[in-house]
Amino acid sequence: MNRVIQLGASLVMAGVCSMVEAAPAAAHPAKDAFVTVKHTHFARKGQSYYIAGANFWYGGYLGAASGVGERARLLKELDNLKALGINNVRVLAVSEKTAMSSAVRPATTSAPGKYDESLLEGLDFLIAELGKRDMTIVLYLNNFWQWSGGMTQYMNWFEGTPALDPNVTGDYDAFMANSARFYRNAQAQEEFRNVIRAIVGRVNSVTGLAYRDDPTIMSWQLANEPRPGNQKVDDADKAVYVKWVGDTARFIHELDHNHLVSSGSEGLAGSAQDAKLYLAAHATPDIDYLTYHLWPKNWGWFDSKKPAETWDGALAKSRDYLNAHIELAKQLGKPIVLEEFGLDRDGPSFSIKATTKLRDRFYGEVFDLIERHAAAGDPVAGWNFWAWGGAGRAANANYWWKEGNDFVGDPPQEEQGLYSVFDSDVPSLLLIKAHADKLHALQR
Ligand code: IFL
Repeated sequence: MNRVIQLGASLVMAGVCSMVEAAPAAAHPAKDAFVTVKHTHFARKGQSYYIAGANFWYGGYLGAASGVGERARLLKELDNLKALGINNVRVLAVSEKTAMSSAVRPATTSAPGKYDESLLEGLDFLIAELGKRDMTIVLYLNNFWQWSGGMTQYMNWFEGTPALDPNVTGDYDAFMANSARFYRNAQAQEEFRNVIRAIVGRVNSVTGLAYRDDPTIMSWQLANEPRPGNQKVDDADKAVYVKWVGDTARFIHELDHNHLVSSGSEGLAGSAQDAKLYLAAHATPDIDYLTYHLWPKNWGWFDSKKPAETWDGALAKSRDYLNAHIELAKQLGKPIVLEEFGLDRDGPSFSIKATTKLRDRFYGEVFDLIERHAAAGDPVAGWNFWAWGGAGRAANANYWWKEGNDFVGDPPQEEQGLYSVFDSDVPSLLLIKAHADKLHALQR
């Protein structure tokens, strides 16, 4: 990686990626090529398997042959991620067309049962290219939040409730309550299962392999950050949510005997701060491992306008949050993946020119803590930072995405540059590479 220091900005990564050799995807995958759970750890190809991962929600979009697709960029992003030691990406599988203004366009599903084949072929292409690089993917099949349509859009289809964008109304509580009605709506559930059937059973147009038989896929994930509702949920709402997690996970396992299934939960922050609820939702044998997310700024622990005053408290709370979840994983005897964490750029600023000193410090603390637990044999299985912005760049002075602009790690519900790691963020790249290597070194 010394070459990374010598060279500048994006060229850096181009220099590194020339070292990456792509291998052809296996025609008949061996059984041990699938990621499995052995006691409280992942295993793959006869070894333990740690996730040094990135969130890359738009990977399938870049893979499309036309329209929003940018295959040359996608190949470069994957080469760069591979060169950083990233072995796993967490990606949006499907999106629902919606009137909500802060959602991505186009959507893979324009109406119930109507799929955009060219976008799904983009996902095929992404999976084929990941396979060549021996990387794995976690695919989420729905979204609690508005930026891909998600559960709120299902409610619009089947209950006719207006799809109100909380970025416009400012009412996130009402939005969450409406999103969570999805779990109770029989037609929405039927349609969601149709989507799951279509994706899990899909035959990849590039490799010819059915998704259910493809070891590049590590896990099916029920949704991005599913919650039982807002903070005011009652016991009945919680019970509905727990049942939905269990029933949906079982449904996927019945369709697919090869892959892991996970919830996509943030952990306690997405479980009304109720550890019993989180444990109940993840105790089912159909959920193979636990997930948790860490968002110190979003949760009001860190004020990036007052970093000196709020850093210590935010760090203490972050450590407590991580440790508490590792204890919960021990209780359930399952691996746990920190599949989202992030902090904004110094300033705070969305500009790619702003430094990322605080973010890097935060990432470093998170990586260190996970490595310590991993080295001690605790059930931690790794991390996915949020999120890879790569070569994407914000086009607009206010940093909001508009149709036709580059995709970056920040989805359209947030300013582009908020949490993205760009290919010019050299200190962040070096840090990620160093810690990915440390995690891989634990593989036995
Ligand atoms: O963009 C957000 C995304 O919806 C998510 N978690 C937090 C991210 C940053 O706010 O899943």
